[in-house]
Amino acid sequence: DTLESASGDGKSLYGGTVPLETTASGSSYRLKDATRGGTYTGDAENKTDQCLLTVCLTRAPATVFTDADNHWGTGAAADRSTVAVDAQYGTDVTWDYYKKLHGRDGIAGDGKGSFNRVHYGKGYNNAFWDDNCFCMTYGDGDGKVMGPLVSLDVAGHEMSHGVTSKTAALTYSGESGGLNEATSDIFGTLVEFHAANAEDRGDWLIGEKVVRSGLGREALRFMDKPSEDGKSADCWSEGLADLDVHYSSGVGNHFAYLLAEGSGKKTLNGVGYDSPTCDGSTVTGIGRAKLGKIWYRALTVYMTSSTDYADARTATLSAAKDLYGADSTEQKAVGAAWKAVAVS
Ligand code: ASN
Ligand code: ZN
Ligand code: CA
Repeated sequence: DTLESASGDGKSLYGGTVPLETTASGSSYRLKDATRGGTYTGDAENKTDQCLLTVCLTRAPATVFTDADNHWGTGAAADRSTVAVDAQYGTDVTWDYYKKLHGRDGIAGDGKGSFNRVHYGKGYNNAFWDDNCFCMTYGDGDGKVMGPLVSLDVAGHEMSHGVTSKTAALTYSGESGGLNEATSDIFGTLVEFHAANAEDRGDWLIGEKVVRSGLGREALRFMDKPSEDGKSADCWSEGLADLDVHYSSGVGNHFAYLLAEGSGKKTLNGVGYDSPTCDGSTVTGIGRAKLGKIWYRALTVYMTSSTDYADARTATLSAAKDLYGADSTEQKAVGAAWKAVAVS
């Protein structure tokens, strides 16, 4: 077969009709993108990995999706290709975000693509990045608590775990674990905004497309006011390190929201926010682009595996100084936003 790149499109579950760069192979097409490091999406055929920690006896397959006319999916989950469209598109948008905004070539920064597996397990309410396979795995959800987990913010969140692991390698427990999770929520959100997709618009919620009525709330996490989920911390306090990393991330998520958007009330893309500060101060935001620059530089230059919240403050102040100068508006805003979440 001669393989060549071909431009197609797909009807996704959450993002409408999206462009897809695929591979022509004989008389059909494969869902594999040579323009983004060979990233592809395969069907896990509802199987699961059988692993003890990182040692896997068997792994679910990743049977590459194929299509006859390069118009993929139907927009309905009943077609197995539909969520594959979302997953591949999520990888594309994440790749493009890191490339265009941070000059990073792929998750590892080496130009190599990752791959996605969709339809993992049965009714599986999760998605995860795995450094060992350098791959993304998406469940279909049980339909009650969650639907398929293939939204842009979840894709950006999970793949950013790969970026963190190749850079600061923040240990996934205690405060460094909370910062690892916050990093994924921050970049997952910036990826979602970057996509500027009319159907899956940017917001400061995580998983708003994925949740179903059984969960009992509008999103998995709320970055403007993390405690909205009933578990996450808005403010740093002694003992934060004892929380699950998905809840101690609240302090970092709250910092990020405040730094970008500022405290108080705001409406963006039709979603209302009301972000309180922990000390009653007022924070003026410097925008999402500068948040992304500062956090990315802090993550890739200053943070290490043992960085805690106090260290993250120092790391982001150093990054802001490098990027915008000592005592710049931006560096002062970083200090004000950390103070507002009780990190000093
Ligand atoms: N979806 C989860 C996450 O990325 C998987 C996990 O618990 N690591 O945080
Ligand atoms: Zn995560
Ligand atoms: Ca979101």
